[in-house]
Amino acid sequence: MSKKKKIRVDFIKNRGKVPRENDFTRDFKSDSEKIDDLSGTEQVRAKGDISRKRTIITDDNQNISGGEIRPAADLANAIPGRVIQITGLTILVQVEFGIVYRCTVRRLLKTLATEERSAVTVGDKVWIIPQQVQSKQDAEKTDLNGLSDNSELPEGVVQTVEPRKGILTRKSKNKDHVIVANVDQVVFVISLSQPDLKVHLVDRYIAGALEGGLDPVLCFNKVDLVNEDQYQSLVGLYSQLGYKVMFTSTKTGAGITEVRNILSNKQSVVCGQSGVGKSSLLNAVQPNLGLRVNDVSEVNQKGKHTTTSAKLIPLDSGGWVVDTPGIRSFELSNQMPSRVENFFREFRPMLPYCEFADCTHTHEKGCAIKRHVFRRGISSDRYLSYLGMIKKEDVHENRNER
Ligand SMILES: Nc1nc2c(ncn2[C@@H]2O[C@H](COP(=O)(O)OP(=O)(O)OP(=O)(O)O)[C@@H](O)[C@H]2O)c(=O)[nH]1
Ligand SMILES: [Mg+2]
Ligand SMILES: [Zn+2]
Repeated sequence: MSKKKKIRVDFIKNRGKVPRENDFTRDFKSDSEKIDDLSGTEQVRAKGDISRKRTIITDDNQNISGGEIRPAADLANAIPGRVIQITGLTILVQVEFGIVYRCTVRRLLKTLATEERSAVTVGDKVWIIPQQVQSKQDAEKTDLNGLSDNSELPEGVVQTVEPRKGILTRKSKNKDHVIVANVDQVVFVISLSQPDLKVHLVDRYIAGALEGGLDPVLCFNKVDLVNEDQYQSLVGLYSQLGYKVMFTSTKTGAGITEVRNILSNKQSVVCGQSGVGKSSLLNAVQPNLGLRVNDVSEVNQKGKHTTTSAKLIPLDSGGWVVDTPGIRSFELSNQMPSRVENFFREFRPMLPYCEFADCTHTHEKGCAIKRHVFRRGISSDRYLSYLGMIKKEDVHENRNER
């Protein structure tokens, strides 16, 4: 039997406050984030911050993992499944035999304050209690594409969420928002044109993946629109650093087999700005998926946020992949120089040679990193990315005289 333990936990801070109306109209906000915001609409008799704690009983061995606190749940009648999509307040969970339930979240799960912003996210392994007994006849693989709306699906309640392994997070309102959980690798789609390539974003992507414990894969798409030769040195830089890099085109079919191979038997997420071709790429990898794609705006060369919620897609070749809505920016959750430097693999061998152990590689004398940038041993673009990613407040002014 697992050991039970009493702990005191905070309510989510915004609980009890009236949510701002425009929170729901922002053009980019994932649905799982909206769920958290909605907890603020529940009526709560708040007596100031001090009273906003409640005691819950947790399973010692299950609920505290990586800072996450999960309430104990009655799992006797629960069945395991995986969250494949979140639309509005509905969480779609696929269980055995491919049956999909539309679920809500157990109230206590929703009100607990966790380090992360999302109580439940796509890719989560969950235990649900079905609210309706499935007749044998209905118990067949759900074809979501064949449904006009989710109301036809059987209902369930998410009881508990298993500890997450590989996660991809995005910072929003100073809280980490988990875009997807339990993935092995993240395929970043970067377009070489329409929208134009932004090299510093690539370095942010790599760091974000490493921070979440994921392998980054770089997919430079729309190679049909440019002269590939001009990008060889860039691609060379990243492959020398040991990252998987590929050129692709959904128009000519270039690199599609490579993408298919890299996704096969893995749990992946595809990520990148709107309009770079994430959904087009998945449609090319697995024809008949029918993911919606849309033109890039001629006015500002930006995508139109065609994909609106993260969606988990089982692959014919084994494994699954999550298509995500376009992201605008990508910030690390911890921007301390001593942390960010670890995401620049080529810095590592030089770090012991900086004169100061706590060197931020900005203004200090005797900085080995700056020396190598000057000697072109480290790419100046990569160094500029590092500078752009560290939090300026953490670079102490009082070290100026060094
Ligand atoms: N020329 C060219 N166009 C492409 C390629 N891949 C995608 N596109 C076009 O780029 C546009 C955007 O493609 P989507 O697949 O919708 O992009 P997305 O990354 O899924 O965008 P969001 O869902 O908004 O995040 C569409 O008009 C595609 O036809 C490519 O390899 N070459
Ligand atoms: Mg899309
Ligand atoms: Zn240094």
